[in-house]
This record gives sequence, C-alpha cells and structure tokens, in this order.
Amino acid sequence: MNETRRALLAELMSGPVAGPELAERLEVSRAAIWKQVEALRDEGFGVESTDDGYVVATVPEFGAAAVEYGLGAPYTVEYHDTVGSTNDRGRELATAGERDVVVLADEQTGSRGRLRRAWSAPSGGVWLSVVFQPDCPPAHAPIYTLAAAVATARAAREAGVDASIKWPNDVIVSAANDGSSDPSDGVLVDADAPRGGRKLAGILTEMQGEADRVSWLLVGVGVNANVDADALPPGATSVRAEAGDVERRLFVQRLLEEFHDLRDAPEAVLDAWREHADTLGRRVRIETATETIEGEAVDVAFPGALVVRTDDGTRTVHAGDCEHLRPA
Ligand code: BT5
Repeated sequence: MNETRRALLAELMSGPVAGPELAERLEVSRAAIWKQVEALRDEGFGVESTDDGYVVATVPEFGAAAVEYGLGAPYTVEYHDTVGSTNDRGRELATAGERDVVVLADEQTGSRGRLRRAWSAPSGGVWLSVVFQPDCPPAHAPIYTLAAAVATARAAREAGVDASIKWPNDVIVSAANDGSSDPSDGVLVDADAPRGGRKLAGILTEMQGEADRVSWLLVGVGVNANVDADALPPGATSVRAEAGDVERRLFVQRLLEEFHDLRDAPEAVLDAWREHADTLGRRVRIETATETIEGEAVDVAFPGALVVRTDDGTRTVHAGDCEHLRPA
C-alpha cells in the first residue's frame, strides 16, 4: 500500500479527522488527501464525510489494507487474489531485501508442504507467509515453526475451533475432541484421520543463512478457513466445518499479533507450545529420513525437538513425520 494511504488509515483509526487537518498532519496537499480517500473507497473502505471530518464506517472483508487496518504488529501486507505460492513470492521479496512483510492470498495454485508435497489452497482460506530476519543462528529456526503453530492454534481457538498442535508443524482438531469418536470406548483415533486428528493448518518454514546467522526466514502458514471440507484432501478439516465462517481479516490479525509477540520472546515459545500440544502424552511413530522411532512423546526441547521415551531409552527427535497411535 502507498505510504500516504497507510498513514491516512492510521490517522482515521482513532476517529473523525477533517481533510485540512489530515493534510497538515501528513504534510501533503488537501488534493492528495482527497485522492487517497478515493483510493481507500476503491479498495472497499466505507469512508464517510461527516461534519467532524472523515470516518471509516466499514472495512473490506479481506485484503492488504483490511488486514493492516488496526493490526497490532509491524508488518506490511502484500495481497493476491490468487498466487502460485505465498512462500515463493515471499522468497522473491526476501531475496530483494524486504523484511517484515506478509504475503497473503485468497487462493494458491502451486502451494507446497514439506518435501515438496502438494498443498491444497482453494479460495476462502488463509494462506500467508511472513518474511523476517530473526537475530539467531540457522539451527534455531525451528522455534519459529513452533511459534507459528501456537499463534495459529490460538487464533483458531478464538474462532471457536478446538484446535491443538501436532508436532512438528500441524494444527489439528484432535480425534478425541471432535465428537466423531467416543473416548470412553478406548478408540481415541478417528478412522478417517489415520495420522491422528483432522488437519486444520500446516506450516512450512524456509530460510537462507550463513553459518552463524539467519539472513531471512520465511514462515508459511496455511489455514483452511472458510473452505468446505470436501474441497480438501481426506483427513482435513476447516474453520467453516468446525465452527462456521470466520472474519478472515480479524483471524489474520490475531495470528500475526500472536506470532509477533512470540517472535520477540522465543524463550516463551516452548511453554506456550506445551499448553496447546496434542502430541505430548501420546504414543507416536516418527518417520525420520533414516529410521522409524516409536514411543511416548514426553516433552518438547529447544529449538523444536520432540522428546520420545522408547523401549531403548529416551530419544530427542529433530525432524520427521509424526503419527499419533492408538494407545496400546
Ligand atoms: C505442511 O506440510 O503441512 C505445510 C503446509 C504449508 C502450506 C502453506 S500455505 C502458505 C505457504 N505457501 C506455500 O506454498 N506453503 C505454505 P506437510 O506436513 O508436508 O503436509 C502436507 C500434506 O498435508 C499433504 O501431503 C496432504 O496429505 C495434506 N494436505 C494438503 N493440503 C491440505 C490442506 N489444505 N489441509 C490439510 N491437509 C492438507
């Protein structure tokens, strides 16, 4: 968004301001203010002229300006109705030197999960990538995946979804919580959700770094928001299916605000993660690049490893695909 328009919106946040007063505060001409007010109207803002000045009466449903308006975190937003992958676009911006930018899309046509798996991203979802530069070595990057999972779970809970985190990068509605199976009969895992729980969101973190310092980090978050579950792969769920449609503008704001707070306080992430984890206390099977590890997930360790108690002792697992198993 144009800088003057951004500053204008910031002024209008706190109530009516007259055109001449705005021109003075922003150090531009009155004609420039009028032009930017028209541009905001074109973007879907209901800007009304009252006796006391301009007032924002309505905000558009979604988009860059909609998310930036009232956002309590210092990100600028680049919005696309449709894009290949927000992570790919984020990578372009990161390489060009941009930081603290969020790429946001209504629909993606070439989005990815880990190991280049396909990710479905139909219109109505929340598909975004945050580009930033944490002051840490590359080895610490997983803490930001955990932070994004916590932020997503919190935003989803506020939207009425019983969301929890499955290590390492999923936000799910646990099979035990979604009402589709009765925990009292001892069957804790839903048959349609073989890896345990229905997947609401996934996170894909990518980065560039030198030996001791991250140059840029990109946290891609995909949330099935206002999407029909049958438009998604088997085993997936959506905010719409669990709790009804959400105001995506507010959902994205909450997610970004929570993420930003945790980004600033990495030492708080593990406790927050434990609070929202579905994986801890469960029997798990983890496929790593080289082996399969089975046991009970007992804790999470910095920067994002799962601690698993196995028959052969305790293991700290740094990466892999995790399955929640039925209790023995
Ligand atoms: C992930 O990978 O869960 C990471 C997904 C990250 C997507 C975001 S969207 C914004 C940004 N831009 C991108 O291009 N990507 C990021 P993984 O753990 O590997 O899980 C992938 C698996 O999830 C697939 O193999 C499918 O089985 C399943 N899947 C695909 N689309 C899904 C969806 N919309 N909801 C739930 N599950 C899905």
